[in-house]
Order: sequence, then structure tokens, then C-alpha cells
Amino acid sequence: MTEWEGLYKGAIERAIKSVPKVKGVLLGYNTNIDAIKYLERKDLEERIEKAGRDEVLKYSEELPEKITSVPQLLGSILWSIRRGKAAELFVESCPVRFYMKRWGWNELRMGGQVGIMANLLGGVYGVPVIAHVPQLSRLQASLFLDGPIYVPKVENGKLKLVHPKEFQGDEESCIHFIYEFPRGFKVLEFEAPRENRFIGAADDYNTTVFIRDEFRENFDEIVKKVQLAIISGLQALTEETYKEPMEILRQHLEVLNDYNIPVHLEFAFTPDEKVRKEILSVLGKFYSVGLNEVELSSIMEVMGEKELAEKLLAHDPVDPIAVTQAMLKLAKETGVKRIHFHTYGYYLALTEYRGEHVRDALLFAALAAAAKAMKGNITSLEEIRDALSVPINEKARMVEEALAKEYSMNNGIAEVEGYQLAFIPTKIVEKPKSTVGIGDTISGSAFVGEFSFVL
Ligand code: 8BR
Ligand code: 8BR
Ligand code: GLC
Repeated sequence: MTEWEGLYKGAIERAIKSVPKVKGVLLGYNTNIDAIKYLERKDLEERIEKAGRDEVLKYSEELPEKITSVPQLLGSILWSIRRGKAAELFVESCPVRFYMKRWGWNELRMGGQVGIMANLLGGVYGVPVIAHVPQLSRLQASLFLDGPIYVPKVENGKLKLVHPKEFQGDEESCIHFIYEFPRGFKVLEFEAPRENRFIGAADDYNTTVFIRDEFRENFDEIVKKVQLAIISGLQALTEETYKEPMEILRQHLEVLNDYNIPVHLEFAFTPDEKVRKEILSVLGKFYSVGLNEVELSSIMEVMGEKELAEKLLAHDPVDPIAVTQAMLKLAKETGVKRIHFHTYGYYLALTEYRGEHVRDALLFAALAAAAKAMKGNITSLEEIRDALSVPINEKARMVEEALAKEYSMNNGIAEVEGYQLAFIPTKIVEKPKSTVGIGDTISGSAFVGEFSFVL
């Protein structure tokens, strides 16, 4: 059996030395404000009665495409609670936006993959980042941590990089209302099987992947200042909205590839099949992609691999052999060089290249995730050491045994059909503070960590 605790210790020490050496990461495109509301049973039940219980229940059976009424909002929240599943929908109606605003929140936090990774990489790890923020309101700016975090600003035709707090844009606030519930949360006759959240996005910019002129017109110059790029936020696109942003993305990828900048795609759950197919068609221009089991399954579906898609959702913990088969298909079909898969309990990375640094970066990411689950927010790279005390997930032993048997995996590394497969069991925090943003912490840390280990 592998001595995981020793490997974990080695990985965090390695990361503390290496990660701050990274000179610049470009982050596009989604940044928003997360207004987090912890749901209360009585309050929610009263609202459901007032809005019309039957109407609300209808939407808890099947999610609407977007939210245009209060019963749809409450029904969608119920949809998530009943299943213990996350979901996110665009809130189109102004009266519903006003309703959510009046309902209120318990906490305001940085949101969006870009915002969360900007604060983590720039504010905590000290790695300079250039972030795309579609709208910089005062509130949005105030949520950025101090540190080397920059947004492009154009003054008298010249590009400047400034901290978001110095941008002084008096723009709109893009607010995502996050309705969180704990495991066992009861409402009407329902009980949540696990903790999770429903997100109502009162946001006209991130939801259509609006890309600012400062970025479009100076992209070449911006790219010269970075060594890596991470792209996210394509998940909210629909058949009606995807064309223009996907075209800009293709142009951006061309520039990034010209400068040999490795680009990672953070693939969040993308409900629209057409958009998923579009993303699949540009995946080969990315160096790396990060996803979970639901996302990998949804990609297998559009690739015509129905059986594999179902297998990925059939077991807990997720069958690692099915995951590896799916990753191989994805790598061969698209040419993407690195696939980072994360699920509750373990991570895998399939890479075209070899080395223990790939596995060590996964270990660093798992510690960062556990630290985030423990504390809600990490405040320094050194603080991640505290997560060493969190126990390794026991169920992952079975996963490791299956991989050892199938692929002769040793110390978390195997050779599979010409690729390297790296595996790690993760540390799971018993009672996490909140689950929003853990996925971003995992993917950002692993990608940047891996790159830093070979600098
Ligand atoms: P977890 O709850 O395990 O994190 O899973 C998140 C899942 O919620 C997604 O992968 C997807 O299955 C589901 N989901 C999300 Br997010 N948005 C959804 C939507 N608009 N419609 C249906 N399912 C959604
Ligand atoms: P997604 O939302 O993208 O699925 O990312 C969530 C990831 O966070 C999971 O894959 C899991 O690895 C990790 N995670 C969760 Br959820 N709860 C955790 C916990 N309590 N401790 C550590 N990691 C956790
Ligand atoms: C999505 C949501 C955003 C949230 C983020 C967390 O981007 O729109 O509100 O902060 O996911 O990963």
C-alpha cells in the first residue's frame, strides 16, 4: 500500500516553495458576487404557500429553463433540496430579482470561477493574475483581496494594469443568489439527502459571457505578461447566445497557442447540449481540462457513449475504470494533453506526459480543498499545511486497489495506452463550512501547482 501521508507532506512543502515562482496567470471570463442565503424551513414554507404550493411543486419535479416567476424560483430551490443536487439558472425577470434582493442574504462573497481563482492565486498564493471582470461595481471591487490581482484599464489609448479596487468603475453588480441547505434540511414533506445549493443568477453579463473591450482589443499585450491561462464561464451559454463568445474564445485560444501558453478549461456543468458539443470541438486547443463525474458523463453523452455515460453515475465511489475509459476517449478524440478528474473521495489525471509532479500537484490541490472546506477561506499557502491532519477518505482504498489490479498502478502512477494515469485519495472534511468554490480551488491549485513544479 502506498504511504500517502508521506507523499502529502512532501507535496505541500514542494508547493510552498514552487507556487510563488509562477509569474502570471490569465483568468477569463466569469466574475460575480455570490449572495449566500442559508435557507430556513418556516420562512421557505411560508413563501411557498404564498406563491401557490401546487404551482411551486410543479417546478420541483422538473426545472424550468430559466426563471421568470416567483413560483419557478421557489420550485427550483425545492428541486435542489429534494435531490441534494446543485443547480444554477438565469433569473430573467426584474420583479423576481427584486424579490430575491428583498429576501436578503447572510453573507456576500467573491463568486465566479475567475473571481474565486483570482483571490486564491493572487490574494493567497501571491501569484500575479490578470482577471476578466465583466462588470466592476464598487461592491464587486471590494470583494477582491489585496495582492497582485490586476484588471486591464485603458487610459488615453494606453493599456494599464490596475488592482480592481483602483479601477473605479461604477458599473453594475452581477449578483448570484445562492440558496444553501445542509444535509437533512426539511421542507414540506421533503428532506435533503446531502448539503448543496441552488443558484439564481441575476446577471446579464456572465450568463452570456460578455467580454470587455479592454480584453478584446489588447489581448495580445495581456498575453505577453502571463505564463498560464485558465478559462471558465462557458457553462451558462445557450443555443441562442453561444455564437459570439465562442468566436472570441477561438481567437483568444489562437493567440494563447501562438505564445505557447498552456490553457486550462474549467468545465462546469453545461446544460445545453449544443454548447457542450461546441466546447468539445475547441477542446483540442486547450492544454488541460478539469471536470467532475457529472460533467464527464454529460460529455460522454454528446460523444455518443451512452453506456459509459451511465456507468459514470452508477456507483459511489465512482468506478475509476469507467472514468479512465472515458478520459482516454476524450483525450484521443480531442488531443487535449491533460485531463484532471475530481470526485468526492479521489482525483485522477490522465496526461500525455509523465512524471510524479502530476500526482504531487493533485495532492497539493486536495490539501487546498480540505483547507477550504475546513475554514471557508484559506488565508495563506502555509496555512494549507493544517489540512494534513484531515484523514484520508477510506473508500478511496477500494479505488486504489481496482486501479492497481487493472493497470498495475504503483504509488499512484500507471501507464495506460500510452498515457500516464495519476491517482490520489483525497482528504474529506466531515462538516464543511460551505461547498461553493471547492471545485475551483482544486482545479486552480492542481494546474498552477503542476506547472510550478517544473519551473
Ligand atoms: P453536485 O450536486 O454533485 O455538485 O452536482 C452538480 C450537478 O447539478 C451538476 O453536475 C448537474 O447534474 C446538476 N445541475 C446543475 Br449545477 N445545473 C443544472 C441545471 N440547470 N439543470 C439540471 N441539472 C443541473
Ligand atoms: P464540484 O462542485 O466541481 O463537483 O467540486 C466539488 C469537489 O469538492 C468534489 O469533487 C470533492 O472532491 C470536493 N469536496 C466536497 Br463537494 N466536499 C468536500 C469536503 N467536505 N472536503 C474535501 N473536499 C470536498
Ligand atoms: C458558478 C456560479 C458562481 C459560483 C461559482 C462557484 O460560476 O455562477 O456564482 O461562485 O460557480 O464555483
